Amino acid sequence: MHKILILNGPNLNLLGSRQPDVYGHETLAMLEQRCIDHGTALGLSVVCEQSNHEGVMLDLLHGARSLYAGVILNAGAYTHTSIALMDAIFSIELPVVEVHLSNIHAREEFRHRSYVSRAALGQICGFGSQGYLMAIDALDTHLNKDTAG
Ligand code: CA2
Repeated sequence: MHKILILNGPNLNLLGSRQPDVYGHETLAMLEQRCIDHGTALGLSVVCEQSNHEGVMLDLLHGARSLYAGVILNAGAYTHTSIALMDAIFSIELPVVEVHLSNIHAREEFRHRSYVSRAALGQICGFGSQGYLMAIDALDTHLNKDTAG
């Protein structure tokens, strides 16, 4: 059974409480449970983490190398600023699918650049929480392709 990590970054613990027009009404706990259920239906073990701290996110990514087959990452605003996160993604040599609730390309200019994208397998954005389920499907397909020989 493949084990995957879903890592959410800064401020995503506030989901459901503010800016529902941009980020929806669902809380992070609800979103995480949907991801766990979706993963279980596919035969995946899904572990969810969230941190508001860049260093903690780096540690979680480093640790992921020996624990998980792949990662789904919403790095929040660090997406647009963190070369350290990009370097960590390159270093762990795991497939990482980048997710954003909002369509970052349709928003302010400063959200258009993603350092995460340079190291990620691909990016899904603009589909709200559904994007996480799409990312699980994409990662599952990718992992099964790897093991199919
Ligand atoms: O669209 C996304 O998922 C983002 O990663 C969310 C980040 C933002 O900085 C990125 O540009 C795009 C912000 C997360 C803030 O989440 C909140 C949720 C509810 C209330 C306030 C903030």
